[in-house]
Amino acid sequence: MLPERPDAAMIERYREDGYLAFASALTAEEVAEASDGINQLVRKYAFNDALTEHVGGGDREGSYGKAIKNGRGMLFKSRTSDFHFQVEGGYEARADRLDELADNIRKFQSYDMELPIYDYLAHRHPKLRALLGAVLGEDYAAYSSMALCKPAGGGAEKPWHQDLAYFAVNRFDGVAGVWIALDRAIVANGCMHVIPGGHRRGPRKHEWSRVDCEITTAEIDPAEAVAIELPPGGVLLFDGLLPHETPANQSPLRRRALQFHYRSAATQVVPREEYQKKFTGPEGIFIGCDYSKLATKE
Ligand SMILES: O=C(O)CCC(=O)C(=O)O
Repeated sequence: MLPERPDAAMIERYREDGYLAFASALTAEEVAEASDGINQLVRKYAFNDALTEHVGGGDREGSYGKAIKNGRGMLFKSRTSDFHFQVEGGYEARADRLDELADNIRKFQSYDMELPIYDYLAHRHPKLRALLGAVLGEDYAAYSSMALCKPAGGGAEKPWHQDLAYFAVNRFDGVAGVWIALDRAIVANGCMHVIPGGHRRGPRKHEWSRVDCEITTAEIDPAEAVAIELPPGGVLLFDGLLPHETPANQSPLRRRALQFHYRSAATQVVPREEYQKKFTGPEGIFIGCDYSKLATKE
């Protein structure tokens, strides 16, 4: 159960393991409202030319999706905010099937201010605020909102990675993610897997595979992985350096989750060049996700 205030032992466990999981954190009402929000936003934005730009699937010239499986689905971009969402690769989005489309979303991004429930969960939920304040300091700030939803029977995997291999910040000891299950998340439908304590080894080498930007296989021992199964409303708090992955969803059970990231006051967003000089391996070379390499990958 997510407490009103985490105690010192909990925080020590977070520092040691790099994560804390709470099976019971959100109320059933919060889960229902947050889940319905996905359908609401899809109904509002998808194929609404006044509000939304539609960017085709991954077969378009020079696209991210052409090189990377996880970039393949059609993208819907709000014309008035940073909000955008992408359908699962291979799913054909249709204007006359919006509820079906909502069940086939792969990714929501920058959605925290699109509905009051997301604003509340991301920024004002008292227990989540207390938890984040305890691990990042009371003056922590929001960094991003991103959610991966895994449609039943084919939601793609998100391979092993550290979130800080993607995020351009000036230091790596003050970023945390909150991952909230909206559906029951189990191994069969692609729940989170983590390497306990794996954040303490610091940055690991990532490279672009055909699927996504991921930690090189030599740097991960799958035997160390732990599956974090959670009921709807369960929450995982995890360190920005914690290696984690979610397998593909081959099951008939949809698996949607919200995710918000935060940074401590001392952790500043910096230009990518500056960050790349810090997220380095022993040779001093950048080992995070290098988008310039993606452009040449065919
Ligand atoms: O929710 C998921 O499937 C994985 C989320 C994740 O690891 C990420 O977005 O970095």
